[in-house]
Amino acid sequence: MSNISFFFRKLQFKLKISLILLIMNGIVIKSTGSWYEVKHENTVYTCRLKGKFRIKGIKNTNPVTVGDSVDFTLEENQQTGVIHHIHERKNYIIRKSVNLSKQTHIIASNIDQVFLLITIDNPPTFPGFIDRFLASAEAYKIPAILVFNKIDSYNEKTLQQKDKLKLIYQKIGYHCIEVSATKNINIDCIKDLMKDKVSLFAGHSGVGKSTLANAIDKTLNLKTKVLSSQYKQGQHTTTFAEMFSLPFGGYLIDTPGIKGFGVVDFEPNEVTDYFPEFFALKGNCKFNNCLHINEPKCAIKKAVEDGEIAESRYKSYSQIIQGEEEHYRTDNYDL
Ligand SMILES: Nc1nc2c(ncn2[C@@H]2O[C@H](COP(=O)(O)OP(=O)(O)OP(=O)(O)O)[C@@H](O)[C@H]2O)c(=O)[nH]1
Ligand SMILES: [Mg+2]
Ligand SMILES: [Zn+2]
Repeated sequence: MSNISFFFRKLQFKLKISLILLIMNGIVIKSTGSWYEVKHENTVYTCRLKGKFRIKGIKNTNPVTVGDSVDFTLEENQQTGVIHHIHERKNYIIRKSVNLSKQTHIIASNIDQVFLLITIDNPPTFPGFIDRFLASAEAYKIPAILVFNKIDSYNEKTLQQKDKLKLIYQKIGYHCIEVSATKNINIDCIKDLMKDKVSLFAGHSGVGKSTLANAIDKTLNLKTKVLSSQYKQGQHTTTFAEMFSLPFGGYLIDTPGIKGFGVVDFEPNEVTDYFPEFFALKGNCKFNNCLHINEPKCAIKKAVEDGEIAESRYKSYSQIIQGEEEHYRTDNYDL
């Protein structure tokens, strides 16, 4: 072999190696648990995890989640990749899995805001669920917006229930919006809020997350399904969280419906900070380490008695404090 051709073959080999090992950075836009779709510039690569991530003994059902910024290298075929590193998460929404209470599930990470979709009876959304979700968002200071969907379908009774619920959260300072995803009511208002931000849609199965996503971007064409007529429950139509880029700027993460929301890793003395209206009053309690359960001269209990703090909020708070292993599965108490 001449020196020149030897040189070129060597160069070719080196180039191939460096191409294979080129480390790229991308955002996880979909995760099925066994493979991940990672977007780098405008291309989406299907990636798997490098072996050691799996055996770290992490309690999470998903070590990598939608929204994660990851480093990956392409495999020889240049189509698929291997994830080597997850960059530190700015924030995330985590919950206890209902069926595997020792395991936790990260719904998504690195988000700018969450839209919690609520319906009154089709399916019902109960205060205990809303409060646990909001507290988990507060723990990372992720702004939460309450979206009361299906307002086209309410009767006199459900309208009243909706108003009562909405008033509780409006009073605390949460932004509440009434929409109809099917009748196109207030969709522009949601769009304005979503512009240039990463937004998560969450809520029970059947509340209309995917329908609302389709109303926001007509090209999405996400699968939606009617509620089961027998149980008035959603049918778990969306099975994996997925992030979509929006034509007007920003990203939307559609998620599968959640049954129960168990909070993860809250220290009892922190929980007050995750209930904004409690936090505002805690300085008035006699004891500065007051947990607002049995302590005398407690400003929070007084505010509940006076009707300043909603009883349903206090009930959710005390269940969290008292280590409510079971409560979040049956959090269907009335207002
Ligand atoms: N009347 C009415 N029905 C709606 C509205 N939004 C959604 N629906 C209906 O509610 C049903 C469930 O909607 P989906 O979008 O599949 O609900 P989802 O929250 O994505 O459910 P999962 O994917 O299972 O978590 C569908 O039959 C929708 O047509 C609304 O604003 N008004
Ligand atoms: Mg859906
Ligand atoms: Zn107190």
